[in-house]
Amino acid sequence: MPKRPAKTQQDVSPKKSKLKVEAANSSEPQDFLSNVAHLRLQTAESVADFKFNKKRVRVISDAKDVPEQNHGIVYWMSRDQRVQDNWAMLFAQRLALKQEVPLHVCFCVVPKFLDATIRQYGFMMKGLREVEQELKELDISFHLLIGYAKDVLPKFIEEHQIGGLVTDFSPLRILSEWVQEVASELPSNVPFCQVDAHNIVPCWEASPKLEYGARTIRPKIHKVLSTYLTQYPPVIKHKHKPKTEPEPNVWDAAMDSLEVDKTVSEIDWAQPGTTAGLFALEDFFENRLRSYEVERNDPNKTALSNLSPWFHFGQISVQRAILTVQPYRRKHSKAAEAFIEESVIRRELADNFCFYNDKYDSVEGTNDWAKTSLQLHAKDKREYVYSKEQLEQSRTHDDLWNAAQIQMVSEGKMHGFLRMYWAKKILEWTESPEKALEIAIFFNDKYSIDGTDPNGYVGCMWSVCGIHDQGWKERPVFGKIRYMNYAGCKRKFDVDQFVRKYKAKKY
Ligand code: FAD
Ligand code: FO1
Repeated sequence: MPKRPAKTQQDVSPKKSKLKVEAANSSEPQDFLSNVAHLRLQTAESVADFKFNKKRVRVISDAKDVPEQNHGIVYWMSRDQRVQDNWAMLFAQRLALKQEVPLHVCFCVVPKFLDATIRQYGFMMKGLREVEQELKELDISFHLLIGYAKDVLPKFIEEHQIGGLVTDFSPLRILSEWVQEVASELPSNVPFCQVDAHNIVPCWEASPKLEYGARTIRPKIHKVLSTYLTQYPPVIKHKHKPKTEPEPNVWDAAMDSLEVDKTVSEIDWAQPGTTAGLFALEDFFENRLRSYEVERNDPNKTALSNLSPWFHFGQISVQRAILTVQPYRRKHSKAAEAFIEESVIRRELADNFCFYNDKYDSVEGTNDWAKTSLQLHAKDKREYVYSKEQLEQSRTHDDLWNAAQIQMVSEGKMHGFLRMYWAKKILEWTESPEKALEIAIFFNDKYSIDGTDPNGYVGCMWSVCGIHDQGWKERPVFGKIRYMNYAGCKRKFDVDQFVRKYKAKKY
């Protein structure tokens, strides 16, 4: 894996986790790559044995039972782009085996997704190629459908006489809309289920409401974590093949169908796909976890996991990461706790915010105290006001901000600590909080390989609008929103070293 710099974090330091799991018994770090390979060899008989926690599933349709006459089950893959370690895939396979019918996996490639560019699409499509290959070995067909789900999926379901549809879960508005659109186009006797395959504790089970912050969601998640943090059964070789060979997927046509910005370069420091993601996971636990606790806020250090690209596209599962970190907890206990805090608590908090707050990417969506305070200071004189173009081209007076922006634009990932500083400065240097939020989200979604993610909307909302935070000492422009400054960064890490590195990289 290429070397890259280190980590973030926002407000409070992590509390000691009370996590207990089956995997914690194992004394040595598991060889998860050979483990995953081993899973693929399991026989079909073993599938009926595993217990599936039904709380991971929501039924979206009025139809609850699969019709007797059917020729297959479909898993509509979207957020969780992997074969193994995927509860949605497992649920779909179980359904198909019970019905003794083929299992199909469909992915609908849309021409444009929010402000994502070829950078993110390139990573995603290469990962999907691996999904296709892995499914082929399991006798499960993979269908790359070109277009919006509402236009292509109901047709596929009718043509293949599909008896049940399963999809994964994302709290983003656009994905809920896709799900609703498909639900309204499905034959009325086909049940449609959604499985939260991204979170360890399903979003709707972690909390029934919008949480104030990490402080309030943390105990709720820890209380039920051991119930959900179980080992995954394998997705197995499927016994029931479709009667006809599926049409070969047209990857080039799918790429040609994209209507996205193709000027943003793809990244080379992270290889797409599950296998590369699992290697990155191993590399982190073996070589960097020890420094994660102390060095993750230093952008000059390589202490972060850098796993967000694979997590974002669901190419690896966070649950697998947490199962894998268990044996390391004895040796690097604080670092492991910190990693669990970020990847479980903070990440599930982000999903909670987007799921229960429709205005998750708008100033309107913040707390009343923050809204009032930002409004009160909306007309405050700004010392610097930059246009979107000046910001995009890293042309501010602040060399650290410029370097962070260059890191994001050139490498596709800004260090987590700097992400906070970067977004807060956009608030300071633009004409209004609304503009600041819009610009921060736009750049983040356009350039970050892990953009268009609940974590990104929540990160921008935390920085600019104070969500999941408290009010701080009032000051111009920011009002009571937490402030960060250059001098504070200088106290934390060698700013000049970071600036020197990225000045040289200016594109
Ligand atoms: P690690 O520290 O190694 O963390 C491991 C995993 O934990 C991450 O991959 C992520 O899934 C989760 N995580 C870590 N920090 C947070 C956090 N603060 N909130 C929620 N989950 C977290 N994260 C994204 O995944 N996509 C984004 O687009 C994104 N945009 C952000 C924008 C701003 C302005 C801010 C302040 C934060 C943003 N974050 C985003 C959250 C966080 O900075 C990144 O998750 C982290 O930097 C990813 O790097 P890593 O995997 O090396 O992190
Ligand atoms: N999901 C899809 O189902 N189809 C797509 O074509 C698609 C494109 C895409 C591009 C960039 C990106 O970052 C995400 C994309 N996603 C797509 C959605 C993604 O899988 C996630 O569900 C969301 O980003 C929410 O986390």
